[in-house]
Amino acid sequence: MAENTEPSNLEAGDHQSYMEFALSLATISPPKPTNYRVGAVVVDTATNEILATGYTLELPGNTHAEQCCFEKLAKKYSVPSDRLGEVLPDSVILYTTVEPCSQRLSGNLPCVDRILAIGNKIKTVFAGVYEPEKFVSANSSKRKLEAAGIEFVHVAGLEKEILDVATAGHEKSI
Ligand code: HJL
Ligand code: ZN
Repeated sequence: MAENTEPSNLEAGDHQSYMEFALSLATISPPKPTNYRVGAVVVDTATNEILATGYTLELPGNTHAEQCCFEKLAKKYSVPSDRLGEVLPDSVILYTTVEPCSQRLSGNLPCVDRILAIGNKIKTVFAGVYEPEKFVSANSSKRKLEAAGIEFVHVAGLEKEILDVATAGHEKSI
């Protein structure tokens, strides 16, 4: 089960296991009716080291999982968030259970724009599901990432589990 996944056991390129680890992070996120519970992991492809993990609302404020990864990395490398691209290793990849947001109802900076601001250090974004059309419609992150030369890969197989965790705090319609 996802909860038992040991990050130290994860092999490079085992996208399914990284996604399960991201899902285990999502389960820690406090349920909230107005967003999704998401988990995210940033990996250095040269060393296969996990550079940062994040989950929705992990950091103070209305924080997204990917945003938490980037804020934690900025702190780790002692730079402001907008200079993260200068200090990250040359090739990193992002796993996120739900595709990065391209619009936020709160008006905060969408995670796809945070990724694009980091620039060409992020090579690939692996997403477990596309964003459901509940809060915003027509998520454009895949198109925007690909337009910027960042590969977008849908890691299939965990959709039900990811959506169950993501929507746990939502009112269920019968
Ligand atoms: C992703 C997250 C998260 C969302 N998506 N990829 N990671 N919470 O950690 C997307 C959803 C927004 C709503 C509400 N959720 O979160 O579209 O209040 O949560 O800014 O649009 O916006 P706020
Ligand atoms: Zn986001």
